[in-house]
This record gives sequence, structure tokens and C-alpha cells, in this order.
Amino acid sequence: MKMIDLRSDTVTHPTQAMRRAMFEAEVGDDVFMEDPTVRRLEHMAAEATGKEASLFVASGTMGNLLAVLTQTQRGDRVVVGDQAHIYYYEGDGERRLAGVELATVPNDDRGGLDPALVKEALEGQGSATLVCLENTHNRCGGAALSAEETAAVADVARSHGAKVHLDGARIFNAAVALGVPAAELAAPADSISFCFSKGLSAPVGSILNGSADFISRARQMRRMVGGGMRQAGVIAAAGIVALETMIERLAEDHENARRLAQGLAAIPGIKLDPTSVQTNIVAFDLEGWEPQDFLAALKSVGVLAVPFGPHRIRMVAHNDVSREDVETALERVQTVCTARV
Ligand code: TLP
Repeated sequence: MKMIDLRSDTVTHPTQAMRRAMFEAEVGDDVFMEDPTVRRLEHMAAEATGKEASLFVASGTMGNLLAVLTQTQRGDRVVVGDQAHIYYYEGDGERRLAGVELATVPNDDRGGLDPALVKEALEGQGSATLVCLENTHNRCGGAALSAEETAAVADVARSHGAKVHLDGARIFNAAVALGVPAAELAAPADSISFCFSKGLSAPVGSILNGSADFISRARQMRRMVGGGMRQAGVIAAAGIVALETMIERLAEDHENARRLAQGLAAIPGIKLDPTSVQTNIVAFDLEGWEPQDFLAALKSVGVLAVPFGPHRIRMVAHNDVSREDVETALERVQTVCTARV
């Protein structure tokens, strides 16, 4: 039985073209800024995000941490959505390593932040120097924020002297879903990070983008957190292939996610509005099931997913899941849910 792994787009394996490029990559010591493949990737990423400069980093978490370390002082407040990856999965890093306090604002269902609430949070006690947004929004079901929504929050931030960081781990999913260049979505933000190792299917790596001065300071911070990677061209080479060949095909993942959502919504015990699925993430609620029981039953028939809240489950479409796999997964979920009723 083939296991259909819908836990995350992080489980994608590198493509053959990536493996070839990694094998052939020209390399040098990247801490001395002598790795030509990393240089090229950074140049491409800066162009794709419309920023002056870029810094290749080990992970999305490291990119976000460096954005916070570089744009805040210890003791500052960082305003962030209460469902943000930064708060939900990384908060201790920002608090413990950057020494900042995270002031949360409730995310709306689509991952946005109400500018009026951001204003209130910025005006609280102490110095608030950074606002973080996320696009697409993972815990809000992969929703894509428009450039206007980001700009509305950025305007409030700027009028209070704060910078804006965009956690754009899946920014190309947002760009493809909205039919606009990633650079347009990143324009209102001072810094944006994105990941090569999610829907773009590269094995490792993320990148932080911003002004030349910001990136040169972030480079020092990367050294401090142990992120200098030496002959990193070996992994950067896969990132180059990702940018060249894997962006447009994200539309297939979005279509597969929509098909998955449509099929799931018709299965008893699953509560889901398929029209809410905008990109590759499908989040749904269970009725009359504990997530752990549901996930164990799914695993026994060859489908993997993750818990996403007390009654919530997440499935993610990606390059290693075909349309046929989606249909098979739906049949398996149907079998499990029908047996339970
Ligand atoms: N997300 C992972 C898990 O950590 C939840 C996933 O499977 O979706 N920003 C966003 C919006 C993310 O979704 C993630 C990873 C990160 C940052 C962190 O990236 P990595 O895992 O490379 O540190």
C-alpha cells in the first residue's frame, strides 16, 4: 500500500533536476561570501521579492528569527497575529534569543490583522518596533493576503515608527493564487522571508530579503546564531532550480487541494467549507472524532495528516501528491469515516 503523505509540503523530495544541480554545484566558502551558487540564488531571490539584497538561511524559523534580531532591540515589543507561525511555533525563540516581548493581535479567519487593533497594540506600553505578518497564512488554512491588506497594516506600523516583517514561507503560493508577482505582495514590507523547502520542493533552506543595510546586519546575526553554512552552494543549487521550475506548478497543488476539500466536505464527520481553500492547505474540523483517533485510523489505511487544533486536522497538497493520490486518499478517508458511522 502506498502511503499518501499529506502532513505538509515540507515532506517533498528534491526533483531529479535539483539532485543533478546539487551534484554539479560550483561552491566556495559562503561565510567569506565566496560561494558563487549561493550568490546567484541570493541575487535571484532579491529580484523575485523586489528587495535590494538577500541572505540564504537554514530554515524559515531562522529567517524569521534573524528578521526580529536585526530589526529590534532587547526589551522591544513585536506585534504579531495570535495564529502566526512566529508566535505559535517559534515564539520561544524570539522571546529567548531576541529578548523581545510578543504582543498578539487576533488573526481574522483569513490570516489578516485589523489595522485598528494593530494600532492599539503598537500604542501599548514600551517600544513596539516591529509588526509581523504571514502570507500565506498557515494556521488560517493557507489564506493569501493581498498587497492592499499588507499595505494597510504596514501604513499603521510606519506611522508608529515600526518596521514590518512578512513571514512569506509560502509567498509564491499566495502570488500564484492571487495572480500577482511575489514582489508586489512583499512591497509593503521591510523584510520578507520565504522557504525553498516547502511547496517549491527543495530539500533545505529559506531566504531573508530586504534592504542592503538590513541584509548586511542580518548576515552578522546569522553568524551569531550558528547559521554560517560554508559550501552551501550544494543546497542553494536546489533553490535555484526551485525558483526556475517550481513556482508556476504550485497552481496544480492548489487545484488538488480544492478537489481534496470538495471530496472531504461530502464525507460524514468532516466539517469543511471548500470555498475557503485558496492555496495548498486544507484545514477542517471533525465532528464526533478525537483528532488522534481519526489520524490513527487514517494512518492504518495509508493516509497521513496532522492535528491542527482540538478538533482540527490539516492536509497539504504538494509536488509528491498526484491527482490520482488525492482521489485514492479521499476513498480511504471515506472508508474510515463510513466504518465509524
Ligand atoms: N511550517 C511547518 C510546521 O512548522 C508547522 C509546516 O509543516 O507547515 N513560517 C511558516 C508560515 C511555516 O509554515 C513554517 C513551517 C515556518 C515559517 C518555519 O519553517 P522551517 O520549518 O523551515 O523552520
